[in-house]
Amino acid sequence: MGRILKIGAAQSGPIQKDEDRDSAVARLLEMMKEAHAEGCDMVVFTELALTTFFPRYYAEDRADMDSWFETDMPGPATRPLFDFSKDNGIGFTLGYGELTPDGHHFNTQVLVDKNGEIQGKYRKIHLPGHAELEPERSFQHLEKRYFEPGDLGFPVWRTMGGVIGMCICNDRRWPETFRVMGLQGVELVALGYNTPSSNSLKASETKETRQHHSRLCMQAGAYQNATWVVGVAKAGDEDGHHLFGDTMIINPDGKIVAEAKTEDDELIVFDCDLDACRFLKESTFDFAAHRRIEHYGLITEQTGAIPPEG
Ligand code: ING
Repeated sequence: MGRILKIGAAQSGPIQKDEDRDSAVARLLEMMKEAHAEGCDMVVFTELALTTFFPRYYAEDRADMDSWFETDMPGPATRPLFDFSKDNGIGFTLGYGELTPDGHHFNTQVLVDKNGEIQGKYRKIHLPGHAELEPERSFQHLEKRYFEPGDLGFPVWRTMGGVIGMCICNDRRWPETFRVMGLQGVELVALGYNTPSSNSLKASETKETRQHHSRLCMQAGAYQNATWVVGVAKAGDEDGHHLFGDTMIINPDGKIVAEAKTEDDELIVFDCDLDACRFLKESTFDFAAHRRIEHYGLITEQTGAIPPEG
């Protein structure tokens, strides 16, 4: 028997604009209690798990959006999660908008251990969307307006008996995200996402295609870095804007071993054997044996694509 980490992936249903933090936290706490009752070691919550996906709204003055952010973690509203964690020996990850004391805004996720202590913090690096109002879009996606790119890199932490990493939503679409954690020996990546079911610029792109993209990215990230991936959605209709669900747990072979069935608050549970990462890390993806970094320079030297002349 390997190093089993019993994971609860706690999908959030929609959070409406007028739903307050206490209500949102009460829903999360319900799923944390359910996870504890099922013997989970850790619960993974979604991106921006305390509020509606507010980057869909335009504000001329960015300061008008500060009420969507947390200045303290834990704060009064989120303290019940940390208390339950400490009192019951269950860890968790939580996504939220972070407003720092010196006025910086990040899309953040924290890793909390079984003592209710914050072990790690990740700030979303790949911010999708745009910074200015774009009226031609069927809806806005203003993460570049309200958040700064993360400044903490892609760290991993030795905790819970393994090597745990985090990323957030759009990060999963960039292989660099998983590879940087893979190069640190990551065994489980916990990520939350809020992904619209439609494309604001391409009406013909179906929800099914977008669900395919999401699965593809997470399955590839898992297999190509021999790690577990836990992807947790906020799902359902928020103020007329639909987000897809598909919360899932993916094993190091890139296989989906557990998947949510609804677009509501839903907990899925799986015994993740962290030792299941070992075979691929010591064979197909033995990075030291197989990678040829002398040929990879463009990946960090060049940002955009430059096709050949002609
Ligand atoms: N949401 C979406 C995501 O990356 C998106 C935005 C969807 C970008 C589809 C590109 C294509 O899943 C967030 N919150 O990043």
